[in-house]
Amino acid sequence: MLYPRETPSRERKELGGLWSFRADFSPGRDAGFVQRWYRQPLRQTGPVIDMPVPASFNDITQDPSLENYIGWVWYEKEVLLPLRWLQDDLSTRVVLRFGSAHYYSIVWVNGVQVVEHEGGHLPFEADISSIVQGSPGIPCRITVALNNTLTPHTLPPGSIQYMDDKTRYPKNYFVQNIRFDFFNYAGIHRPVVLYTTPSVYIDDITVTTTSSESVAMVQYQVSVVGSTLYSLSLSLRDQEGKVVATGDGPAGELKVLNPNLWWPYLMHENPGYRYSLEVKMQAQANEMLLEDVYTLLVGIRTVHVTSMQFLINGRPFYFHGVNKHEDADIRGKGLDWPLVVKDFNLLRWLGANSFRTSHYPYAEEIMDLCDAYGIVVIDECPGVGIKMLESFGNKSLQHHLVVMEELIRRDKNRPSVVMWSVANEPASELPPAAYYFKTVIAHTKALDPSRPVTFVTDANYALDHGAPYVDVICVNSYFSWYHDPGHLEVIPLQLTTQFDNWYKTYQKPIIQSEYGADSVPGLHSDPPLMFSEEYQKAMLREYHSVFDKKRKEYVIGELIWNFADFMTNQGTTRVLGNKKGIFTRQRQPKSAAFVLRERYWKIANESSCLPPVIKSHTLFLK
Ligand code: BDP
Repeated sequence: MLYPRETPSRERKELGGLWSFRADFSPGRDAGFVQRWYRQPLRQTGPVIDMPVPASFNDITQDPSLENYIGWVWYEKEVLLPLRWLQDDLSTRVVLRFGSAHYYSIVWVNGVQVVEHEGGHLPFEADISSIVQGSPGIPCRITVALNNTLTPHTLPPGSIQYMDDKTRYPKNYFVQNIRFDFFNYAGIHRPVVLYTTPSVYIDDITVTTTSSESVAMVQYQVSVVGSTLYSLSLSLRDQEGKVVATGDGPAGELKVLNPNLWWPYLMHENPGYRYSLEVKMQAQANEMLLEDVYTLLVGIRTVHVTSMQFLINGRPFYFHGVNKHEDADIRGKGLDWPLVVKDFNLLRWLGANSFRTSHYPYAEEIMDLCDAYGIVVIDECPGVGIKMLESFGNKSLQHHLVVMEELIRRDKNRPSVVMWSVANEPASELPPAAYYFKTVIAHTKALDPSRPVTFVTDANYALDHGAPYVDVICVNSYFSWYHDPGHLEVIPLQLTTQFDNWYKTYQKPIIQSEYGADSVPGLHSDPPLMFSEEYQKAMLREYHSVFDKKRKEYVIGELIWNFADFMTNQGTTRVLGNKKGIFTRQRQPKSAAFVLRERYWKIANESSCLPPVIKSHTLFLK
């Protein structure tokens, strides 16, 4: 699915800002459907409030029942479209697109249902031309019904529990149970846009790249919708605007001599290099010549996995990075530019070269910056908290396959994405996990043979039924925290044993995909006690000494849990959320951030992965 960019043939209108909002508090949460709220302006159905888009709705008001609301909420926006979009000559297509809305969405335009979508982290869109083009000058009313209920078959899964004991709970009382550790924020989380294309248009572009030192090949495939009679021409430009290769037709190969490769941050003085691929389509339709133009940024790089290494452009790559969340005060999981840019500045300050999109796909705007800055990404789908036996059945499996299709369709052309992660900490010791992960991973590889696939495990190496199918072992462990709490001295032995066991069993490279300890900022204790800043630092140091031994062998990465503190459900082990961040939720460093910073810059400066010419470059001076 192409990101909606402005081009000479495409316009774009942002629909961010204030929308009307109403939560359906009726006992069955179904009044909106019974009374058909989409048929009229929402304000005429009952009281509405202003709701910012993009944002989660949970933390915006002072109403605790909205914070923990489960069920259908309704959003509405009225918008006037430019007259030129509405000419009735069938030459323009108007598309309504949501970057994401959590979790289940139904969308109407002027009372007509245009799209329905399951899943809270991936884009969806609808061609609304036929609805809006009949009535120029009339506002276009967009109504969205959104449901955040999770079931054993959603991704992530959850379940609703009704509390029937009338002596303990009010009538109709229910709670949502989840098996993952972040707040189930809901709302329209990413940009909503209207955009146009000609009625014959470039629907999709797929690019893969191969390269040697002196020549690279860019393989492309373009699909056009709306006509079979069209011509395509392509030109690839470097960053100076010079055309370096041209092509035509719906599939082919472009040859680039002396290519500028896409390199990760800290691996090259000019990381994140991208060419621009301009695709031009011309078609004859309705006695008109239609032209569509789309420009895709293309990074040329290769990825390979051996039994001990992860190679980017043929050179060993060591992941020294973080796990993140889309999470902030007030906004919840809503895309927020100041936060996004601050986070990238912090990542680069830290010397981090990578992150995992724990535990769901992040906004396209964030992924764009990873491509641009050379931040390497393990792109994870929302397969988190798959613990119930029924979540391994066919219904869940089929949905998981669809989610992987949507994710790959969205992110397949991104050079920053070097590996897909199909799940986090599923109950992979359950027997049905074998068929489940075999199928999901095979499907992912069939959709994208160019990238390795993994899932992140915390299961015992001898019992994990999914591990045989991954390319890289990603393992989470919390020695001295959830196990042997307070006993930092057990880390060296337990971590060494963990690595040895996994490697002996599979001979595949290993990433420590999570490790961490909570710390309450400002809480100090020496000797280090749990929850103090000193304990978090001491835990890091114990882990690091083992990483340093094992990275000479088959350990290919370390990703701290977590980049920043984040909100979770309330519980006796959470103090206003998870405090394993090395930054606070407001993005101020805790002491551990400085330990990690020193380490990451040291690793980056160190050599093994850096070409000699880069080592001395001033870029690496802090
Ligand atoms: C891991 C999970 C992560 C949690 C973390 C923790 O993958 O989502 O937030 O533990 O408990 O098991 O802090």
